[in-house]
Amino acid sequence: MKLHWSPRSPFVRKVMVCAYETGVADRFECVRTPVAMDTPNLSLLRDNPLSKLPTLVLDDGSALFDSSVICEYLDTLHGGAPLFPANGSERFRALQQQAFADGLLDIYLLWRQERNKPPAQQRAQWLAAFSVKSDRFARRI
Ligand SMILES: N[C@@H](CCC(=O)N[C@@H](CS)C(=O)NCC(=O)O)C(=O)O
Repeated sequence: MKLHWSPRSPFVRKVMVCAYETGVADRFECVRTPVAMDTPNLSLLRDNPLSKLPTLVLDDGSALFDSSVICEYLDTLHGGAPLFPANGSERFRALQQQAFADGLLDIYLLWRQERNKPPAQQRAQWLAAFSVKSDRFARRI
């Protein structure tokens, strides 16, 4: 299997944490794949029409995205305690935790995008809102 990968992507890092926690990191090759929102990556587009990382290409040539799907898939490849229990309240607790993490990563990506703009173009209200949400999140963990 092949993982479209970048060290800069927090969603890729989330997948790598799952891969190491479940002991399956050696089952796929990480392929450095640059992405940018304004420049779709043509080779990645063949596997993922959204041109997003992470994307996992399986041995049969089919591809899985996004990170939550990949994490659940990796969790099926080992015989240890599952990161995502099959059902019941434990499953929904795990999915909720993942949604929390994904939401925070979304906020941080948008936050970075906003802060990379020239100061005069940055939307102060957006930056303040990101800060409120991030603080609230930190108090929950
Ligand atoms: N919900 C997606 C988010 C993935 C995502 O936003 N990836 C970023 C890199 S961290 C990306 O590929 N951006 C390029 C683009 O949007 O064109 C997931 O969980 O995999």
